[in-house]
Amino acid sequence: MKNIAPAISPPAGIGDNKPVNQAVLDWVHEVELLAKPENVFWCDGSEREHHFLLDQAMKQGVLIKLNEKKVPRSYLHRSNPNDVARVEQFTFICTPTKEEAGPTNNWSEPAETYSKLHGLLKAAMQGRTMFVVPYIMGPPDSPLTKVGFEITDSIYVVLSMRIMTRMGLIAVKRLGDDPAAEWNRGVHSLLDVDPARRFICHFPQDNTIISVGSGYGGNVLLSKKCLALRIGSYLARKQGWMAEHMLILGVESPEDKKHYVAAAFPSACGKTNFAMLIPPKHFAGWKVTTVGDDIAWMQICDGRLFAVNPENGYFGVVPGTNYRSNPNAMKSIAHDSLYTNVALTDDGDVWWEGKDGPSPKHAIDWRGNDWTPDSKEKAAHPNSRFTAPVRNNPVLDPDFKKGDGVPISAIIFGGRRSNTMPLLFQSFDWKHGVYLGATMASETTAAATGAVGQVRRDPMAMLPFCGYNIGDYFRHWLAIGKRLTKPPLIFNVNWFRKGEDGKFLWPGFGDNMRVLKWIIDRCEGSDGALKSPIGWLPGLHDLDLAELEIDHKCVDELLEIDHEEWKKELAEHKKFFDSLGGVVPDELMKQREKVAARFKE
Ligand code: OXD
Ligand code: MN
Repeated sequence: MKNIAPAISPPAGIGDNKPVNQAVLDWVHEVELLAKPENVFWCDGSEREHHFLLDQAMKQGVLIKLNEKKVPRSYLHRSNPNDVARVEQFTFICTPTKEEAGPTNNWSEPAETYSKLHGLLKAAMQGRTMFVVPYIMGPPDSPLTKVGFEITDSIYVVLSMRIMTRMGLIAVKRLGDDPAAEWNRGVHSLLDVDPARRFICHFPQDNTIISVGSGYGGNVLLSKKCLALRIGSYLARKQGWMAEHMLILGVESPEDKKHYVAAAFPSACGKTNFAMLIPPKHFAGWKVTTVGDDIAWMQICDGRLFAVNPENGYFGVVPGTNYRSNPNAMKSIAHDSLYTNVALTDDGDVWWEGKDGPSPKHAIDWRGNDWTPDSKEKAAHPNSRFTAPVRNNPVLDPDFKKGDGVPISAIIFGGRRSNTMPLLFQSFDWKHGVYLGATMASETTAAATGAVGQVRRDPMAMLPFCGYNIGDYFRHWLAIGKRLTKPPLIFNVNWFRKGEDGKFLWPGFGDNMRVLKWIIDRCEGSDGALKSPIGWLPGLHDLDLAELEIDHKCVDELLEIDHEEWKKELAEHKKFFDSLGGVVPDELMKQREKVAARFKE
């Protein structure tokens, strides 16, 4: 399938919604002069525009309409096989000095980078339509909300931004006519989708993003990783708030007591599943609701942290999603969704490895080739994705749109670790919690190109997303803690610990409610915990394991702290901090020494 499509000519009344802000008009004009598109299409987010664009995308072979009965109003897109994940090696933070980008980012000098990118963008949109997509990130009445404009030559990007953000007139209105107002400039061009000409560049000081050569969501839906996290984290530090790679969920007890929890797990580690969790039967009366599944913007009010989800849709990993792992996600993607790089069945339905039911006898795989269960290739790409509106989620939290955000009682860090890390534990205080986040690690997944399954340190799950020096980011976390009079409690979880037989010890999915329950109990002041060198652990009787078929030996293993493994782990923490070249705050160095000392007590 193609993703580079020729220009489209809209009928009168579509594609001509110019904003009044002169700064936006001037910028669009500049990009137009450079990229020389056939025409400029100003999006307004209307239903009429939506239908026109869908129709064009199908005519141009960018989208395939799925079986209307099986997946109503939904479409399949196939990206270029060389373009299926985020490209961290071609992602740059372009600050005036290398120190500002810090040791964990690729840095590139702004003037040189602009010049290189402008060279690549020269006449790049010839014969194509240049779309201008106005959008807001955040609830319409939130003080945290930001305005962005994304220029793109991809109709797939426009249709995806329509799901992922609040797109159209709402942003034009919010920005108004003040030429000095804050807004993000985003330029995206597919160019010729050549990995050799693929760059995702951020200019935090200019609130600008330029992304070329890719059509993959994480690289080109500039609202998401680029604005909400990389530029967002830079603005957050400057303006005194937090932009984090975190899901946000609500937990309500049968007594109607409600807590909100934010959790940072690296990409493809089950944030969407956790955010949509259905408690097991034993927890009758408990309810989990979703505020967000990927990004949290948090501000301080009355000494507490309050979070909003800046997004309006879910861009999740498809393989492995099924009615056992995540029934609410299955319902969320059952209609009005875009699928990217999954298989197409002969009756126009979508299929992927791990979907419920038997595999089809024949399908067209994500590359567009014939596929049967005997094929050596996977039918769906391991990083195939769904794009679905939040309104589809049956457990969307009623306060999803609340401008001030929801109060956060607990923050959870977690990664994919086969060993060492127990199922869960709690930090002693905020500073110790920051240390847990800063030393987080996970086995890599298919969400980014590169080897899968290697342990890498991923502080606060922000390694690929922090838009400035990671040492300053740690300082920002410590500084926020000083301003909080009622800080959230901080926890660490690991659903992925394996036994000697190589099998997962914990069942995961809905049973993660048992872990959440202990966290909520702790937020409610329960003293059911045992002190250990790494933090507070639940005692065997503090975890509610009723009606769970699990061996007590497995539970012991899940909660075990192996001193030899931890010796190695602490050495790895030191190695990681040292590798950052002196930017780590002393406070975190001290925290490491404190953990090491507690092992000797
Ligand atoms: C994502 C990611 O797509 O983290 O959310 O890669
Ligand atoms: Mn993510």
